[in-house]
Amino acid sequence: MRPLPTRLNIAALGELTPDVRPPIDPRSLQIGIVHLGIGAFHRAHQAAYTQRAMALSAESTWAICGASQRSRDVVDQLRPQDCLYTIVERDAAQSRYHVNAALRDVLFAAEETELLLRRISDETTHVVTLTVTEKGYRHDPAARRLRTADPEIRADADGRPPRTVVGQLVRGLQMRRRQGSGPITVVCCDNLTSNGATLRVLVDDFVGLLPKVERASMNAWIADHVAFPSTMVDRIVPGTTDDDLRDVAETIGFTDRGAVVTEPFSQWVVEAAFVAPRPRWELAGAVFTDDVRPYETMKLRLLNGAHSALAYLGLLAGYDYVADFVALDDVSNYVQALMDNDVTPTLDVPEDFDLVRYKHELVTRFANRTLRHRTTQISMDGSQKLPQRLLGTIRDQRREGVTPAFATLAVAAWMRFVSARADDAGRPLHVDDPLSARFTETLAHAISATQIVEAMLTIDEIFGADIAEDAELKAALIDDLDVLTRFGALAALRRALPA
Ligand code: CS2
Repeated sequence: MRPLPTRLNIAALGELTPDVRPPIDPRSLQIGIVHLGIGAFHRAHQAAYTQRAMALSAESTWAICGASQRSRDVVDQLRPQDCLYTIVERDAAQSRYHVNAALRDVLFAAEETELLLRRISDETTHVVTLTVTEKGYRHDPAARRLRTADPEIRADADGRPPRTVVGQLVRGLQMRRRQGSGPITVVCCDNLTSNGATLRVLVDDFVGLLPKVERASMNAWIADHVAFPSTMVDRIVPGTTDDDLRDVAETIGFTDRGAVVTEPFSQWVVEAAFVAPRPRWELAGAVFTDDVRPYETMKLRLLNGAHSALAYLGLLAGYDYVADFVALDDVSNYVQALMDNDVTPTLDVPEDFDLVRYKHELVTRFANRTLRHRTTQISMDGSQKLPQRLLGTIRDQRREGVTPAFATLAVAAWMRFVSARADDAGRPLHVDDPLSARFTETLAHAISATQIVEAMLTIDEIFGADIAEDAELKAALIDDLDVLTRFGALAALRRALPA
């Protein structure tokens, strides 16, 4: 039997082939960024830009300290390997392997809270980045305000070591203020509408819960010392599988439990509104602009909107992977129609932006069969995703008197997913959503398509009153849900397509 390869770590770097080896020396780096939510996406996206930026600018002060929010697993994966991990970029043409060294420390926020706050308040930290998923913000997705009645938020505001993301951020900023560590930029990298501005409101909402003395001083300090630029982040990063880990070990010659697999494509558009030093991410391809909104709306509605549509329709049709589902002609036609007919008329496209090419690229990216991107992964937390991905499109179209057939079908598919909790062949589907219990309660007596749609539309924090009161839209949702229920997802999708 072949001996198991040893674990990737700093001592192993010299044995990596030059194309795999990081272009920076991890021993010479200093932490300048604290990242909240150290999942696969951050490792494949912002950490990759940061490594390149450090290599190309010859600055060594932008290493990252990542905090895991939900479990110790990432810490256990990364600490024993000195926080080094491989990024695999894969499509039909190639697989490329690079070890990333930008991450220099990881901690488990729930157990090492004091350490996390100290990191945020350190004089040498100038940037906090976040990828904590939509639900991590504990906000009401339709109104984009903090759920100030949430018991965890309350407990954090009452002064325990903070466990919520917004609580940790505010407590870290308070410590920073007390220590006089200077200004800092907080960069939200989650798929939320105007993510920076939204996070700023959530921070203000949290500060509003603090005792009066703390509140007044923090409001003023934040206004003068903290910036919340908005960003558009894009890279498809499926969950890493055991096969991926085996493949990485075979290729690089070391065991790597923190490897991430992604596509070659990657994009980052950042609002140029920093109040403190930052890495030169533009050297690594990030685009700085005064107004991120047009890019963000395009990405959320085209990519993420199509993703959610593919996830719910695909799950109902019995498909586990995006690429397999989108390989069906009807499905790729549906995605194209969703983008062209429903979303495109709602977009405000920057002058020099090639939208046709962007949409074409998206379909190719979805079809990347070397990425095993699960429909279940995307289906998670629909309640937090629908507003910015599909309901914005529907709202804008309804304002013009149009009922966007493809986006409406996607919402109906989500309603079928959360109400039937089974696919078209009767196989059970798991609904993973912070509002899951609420769905069960709301749907307790709903049987017919009309009853289900009416019940779901009462969930105000998703739909808001305007959508709930729109009779024409409601009728379209009922009709779609009825067809989905009686004939299945593929038939419903075919029906929506022009003959
Ligand atoms: C996906 C996103 O899981 C999901 O909901 O739609 O994670 C998507 O892959 C990224 O936003 C791509 O940039």
